[in-house]
Amino acid sequence: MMSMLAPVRRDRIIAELPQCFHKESALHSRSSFHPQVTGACQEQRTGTVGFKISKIIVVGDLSVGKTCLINRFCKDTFDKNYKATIGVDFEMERFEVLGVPFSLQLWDTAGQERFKCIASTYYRGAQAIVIVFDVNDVASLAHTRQWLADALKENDPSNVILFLVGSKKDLSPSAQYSLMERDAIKVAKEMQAEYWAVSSLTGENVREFFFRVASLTFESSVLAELEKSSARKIGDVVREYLPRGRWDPSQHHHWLRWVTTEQGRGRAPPPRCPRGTLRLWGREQPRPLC
Ligand SMILES: Nc1nc2c(ncn2[C@@H]2O[C@H](COP(=O)(O)OP(=O)(O)OP(=O)(O)O)[C@@H](O)[C@H]2O)c(=O)[nH]1
Ligand SMILES: [Mg+2]
Repeated sequence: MMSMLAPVRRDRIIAELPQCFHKESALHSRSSFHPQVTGACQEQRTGTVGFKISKIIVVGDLSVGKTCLINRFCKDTFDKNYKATIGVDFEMERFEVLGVPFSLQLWDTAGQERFKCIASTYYRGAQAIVIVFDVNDVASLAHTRQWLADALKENDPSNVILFLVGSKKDLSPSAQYSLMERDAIKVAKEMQAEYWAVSSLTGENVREFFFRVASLTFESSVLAELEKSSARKIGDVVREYLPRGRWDPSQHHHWLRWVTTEQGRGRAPPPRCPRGTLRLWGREQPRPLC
């Protein structure tokens, strides 16, 4: 499927971890990708690191600038006229992270109360939640907690990463912005979200923000997959007891040795091994139970 797609745009290639906006409320402040992620990508363990897509939902009060933020990044456009999103809109953005193709599905949801019901049906299965507020509107910051609570009803809180984004920074004089930032960082810390402030009008921090979203989402999804398969790393020899027929524990200790492969061809593995990842290696002589 990949070969039919055009190559990823040169300005969507991420080779290094982009830095956070504010160290005080960053998801993490490491200067580079997790070493296990870098290693997996370098070795091109395709069983683990294949073509990946992550779903990102963007929520927040009406007119805070969700659509403008996505349009600035995906289309490099800005519309000063407000057109309410009805239900949801969707954009797909392709990246290459550490040499691995990676896409973000960006779900732009409606902030208007009357469309909320439709929009919330699209919340499920998100890898990241982006909660947007307007840095010139204190109420929109206060409402972010409710937006988060609603989005988390449809998602597993331990499996999503969160971003709190202050929009329309261009409209905020710096003294006023500083006051707002203090409160926003407090909320972000409470939520365990990473804080950003952007302007879709000028483009300030928009690209940096989405690169950070892509990088951290990619990193966490690779880490999750590595963790899942850590017991069965490729090349690992796995020993399994396999009682056969009339099994007598004092005499017949049949062992099967399996080696994890990328292709996973061969006979069906024992039930507790993930299908398609193990290959029968051979049968050892019966040996005493130890
Ligand atoms: N000055 C300025 N105006 C902005 C910025 N972002 C958005 N706006 C304006 O704010 C208004 C609302 O923007 P939208 O992006 O449509 O808001 P939304 O959050 O998608 O609203 P809903 O779809 O109703 O939930 C529009 O008039 C935009 O032009 C910004 O960064 N700076
Ligand atoms: Mg919108």
